Amino acid sequence: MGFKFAHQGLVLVLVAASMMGVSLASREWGSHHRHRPNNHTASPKRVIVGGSENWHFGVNYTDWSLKNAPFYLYDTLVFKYDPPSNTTFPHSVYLLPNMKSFLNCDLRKAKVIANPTQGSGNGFEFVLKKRKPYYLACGERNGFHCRVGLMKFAVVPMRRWRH
Ligand SMILES: *[C@@H]1O[C@H](CO)[C@@H](O)[C@H](O)[C@H]1NC(C)=O
Ligand SMILES: *[C@@H]1O[C@H](CO)[C@@H](O)[C@H](O)[C@H]1NC(C)=O
Ligand SMILES: *[C@@H]1O[C@H](CO)[C@@H](O)[C@H](O)[C@H]1NC(C)=O
Ligand SMILES: [Cu+2]
Repeated sequence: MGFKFAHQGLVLVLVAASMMGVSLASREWGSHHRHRPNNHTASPKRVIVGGSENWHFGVNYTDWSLKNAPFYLYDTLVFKYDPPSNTTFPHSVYLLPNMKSFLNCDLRKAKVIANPTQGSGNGFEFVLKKRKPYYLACGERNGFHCRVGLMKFAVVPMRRWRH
C-alpha cells in the first residue's frame, strides 16, 4: 500500500515535469532520473516515436516519452506514419513554441516540421540539437489529434558527458 502510493507520487512528479515543463534546468531534470542507470558514454540513439505503434491517433505519447526518457542531445526522434495516399487519417509533426500552447494544443504559432507525406517509408527524422524543451504534436484537424488523440509529448534532451 505504502509503496504503491509512493510510486504513484513519483509518476505524478514525472508527469508534472513533462506536462508543465517544471524547472527545466538540467540539474533539476536530471535529478528526476537519478534512479535510472544512465550510460553517458553511449552514442546518440535513434528512437522511433511510439515504438511499434509508430505515430498515430490514440497512443498516449506523454506516457511513451516518460517510459523512454531520458533523451540526450543529438538523439534522433523518428516519426513514422502513413501518407495521405494510404490512409484516411493523415498525421503530421508540429513544433509548438511554449508550454502554454503545448498544454492547450494551440497551433497558431506552431511550426510544421513534417507534413503528412513526410512520415512514410523510414519516417521523418528530427534531431534534438539544443538543450531546451521541445514541444511536439500532431497538427491535423486543427489540434484535435493533439487534444483528443493524445498525439503530443515534450522532451528535454540532456547533455551527454564524454570522459
Ligand atoms: C555504455 O554504452 C557503450 C556504447 O554503447 C557500451 O560500450 C558500454 O558497454 C555501455 N556501458 C554500460 C555500463 O552499459
Ligand atoms: C497519459 O499518460 C500519462 C502518464 O502516464 C497519464 O498521467 C495520463 O493520465 C494519460 N492520459 C490519458 C488520457 O490516459
Ligand atoms: C501504401 O500501401 C501499399 C499497399 O498496402 C504499399 O504497397 C505501399 O508501400 C504503401 N506506400 C507507402 C508510401 O507507405
Ligand atoms: Cu495525427
